[in-house]
Amino acid sequence: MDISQENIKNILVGDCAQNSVFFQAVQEVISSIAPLLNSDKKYNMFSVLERLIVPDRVIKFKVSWLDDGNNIRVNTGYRVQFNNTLGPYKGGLRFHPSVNEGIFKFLGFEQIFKNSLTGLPIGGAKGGSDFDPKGKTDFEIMKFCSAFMRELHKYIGPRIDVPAGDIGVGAREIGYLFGEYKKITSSYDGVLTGKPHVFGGSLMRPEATGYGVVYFTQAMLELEKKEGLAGKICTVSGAGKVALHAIEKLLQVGAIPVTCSDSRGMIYDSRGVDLPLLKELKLQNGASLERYLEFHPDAKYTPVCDYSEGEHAVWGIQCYAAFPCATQNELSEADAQNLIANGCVSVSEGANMPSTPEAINAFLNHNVCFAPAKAANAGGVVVSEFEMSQNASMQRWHFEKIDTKLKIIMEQICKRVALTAKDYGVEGNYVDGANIAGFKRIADAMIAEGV
Ligand code: NDP
Ligand code: 2IT
Repeated sequence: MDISQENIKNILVGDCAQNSVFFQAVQEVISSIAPLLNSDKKYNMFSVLERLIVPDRVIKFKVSWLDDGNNIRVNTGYRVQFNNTLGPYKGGLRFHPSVNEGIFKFLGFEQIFKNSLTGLPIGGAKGGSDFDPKGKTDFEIMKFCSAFMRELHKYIGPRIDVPAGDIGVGAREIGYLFGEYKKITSSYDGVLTGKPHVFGGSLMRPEATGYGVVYFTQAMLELEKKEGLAGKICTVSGAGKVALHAIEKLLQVGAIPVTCSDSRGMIYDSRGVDLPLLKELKLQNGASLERYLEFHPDAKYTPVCDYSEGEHAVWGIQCYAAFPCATQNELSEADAQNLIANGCVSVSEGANMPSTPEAINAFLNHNVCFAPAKAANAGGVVVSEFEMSQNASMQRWHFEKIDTKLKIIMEQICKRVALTAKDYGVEGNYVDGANIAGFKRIADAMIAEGV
């Protein structure tokens, strides 16, 4: 590529091993936008890429809290405020023991492009903690959230940085975080999104990501002249907020979602999964998916220990459309080959970066319609922005209005991505289309804002 590639390499090499997922995300963008950088020299002249891959700031802090036995516990909190060129920093909080700075940098970097693609005035950020919500009492979750916000509140605000949920953080956690922010600041601000509806949360925020990924897939299949989802077998991984709401929308459009999974195993129910039961088991009780068999003995449960090496059992099931909705790098090249061999026509990423680079290449080389996360799962942050608008104007929108607006935006993102791919000579490649379209909007704004 260009001489600025050398600078980029140096910036990335300076970082440590835990940044591998961050490098993965950056490398994908760099290779997608090469034709744009080659054809329009202004981006190199203003060192846009070098500036874009370094977060504005990485905030790391101690969170001390008391468990129910009055033992002092210590966790680490993070907020990576990556880029606020297009609007206030915006992105979720993840509570999971596996997180580290590199994971938040990857998620924050992806969020800049996703938020850019929405066309809405929001920048990119991500944060969270290595706190493990599993096995904690409701009271412990509350105490942890209060302690986390006692530090985080210094760095956020409705026009500064507006966090939301992600893995391990839903309306309950956002409610506790909001309550603590209000106590500290005495300010009833829309400083978090995904709040419970009773005090300012938007209707449809819980459903938004899962519904959005299905809306995107419908639009993509139509553009690519493939059959729609009605009557088609679909496979979904994950059993959290995104996965279960993707399943809900798939059922509504007449598709047959036959799988879901969690960190312990997967369920395959060839007649279509029982969504009310899954919601009860996972969203309310955090139970093992194995308990599904107590109600549906004909279904099949496969524990993770029985998965083949390097493969995820969900992707071995024959399907028309696949929806990885759990976590990063959960779909390997071997999984991609299994899906392709079984005739899978489309793959839409509900999770952030669930497919490895090798898996993505396999999909693109075999003409599988592939919807990358930064485009396909933008529905969550879109409705988060709707929540910011509602809070700022002291309004409450009804469900149909939000659903209609969400669907329109997901279709617009899909069209923009497809058209951009065509314009740059890579028709049908939604990865390059999303990266180029997302980059262009931020890059032009960065140049207009000066160094
Ligand atoms: P939840 O915490 O609600 O659910 C996560 C699901 O993924 C659970 O079923 C969980 O299993 C499983 N999971 C998490 N980590 C792992 C792991 N390391 N290995 C295997 N399974 C795992 O999170 P969400 O549904 O909110 O988020 C899922 C994905 O979607 C993430 O990638 C997130 O970044 C992305 N996303 C979320 C948005 C949102 O609005 N919530 C918006 C856009 C993207 P278990 O219960 O056993 O832990
Ligand atoms: O990855 C994501 O887009 C989210 N976790 C949602 C971000 C948000 O601010 O709603």
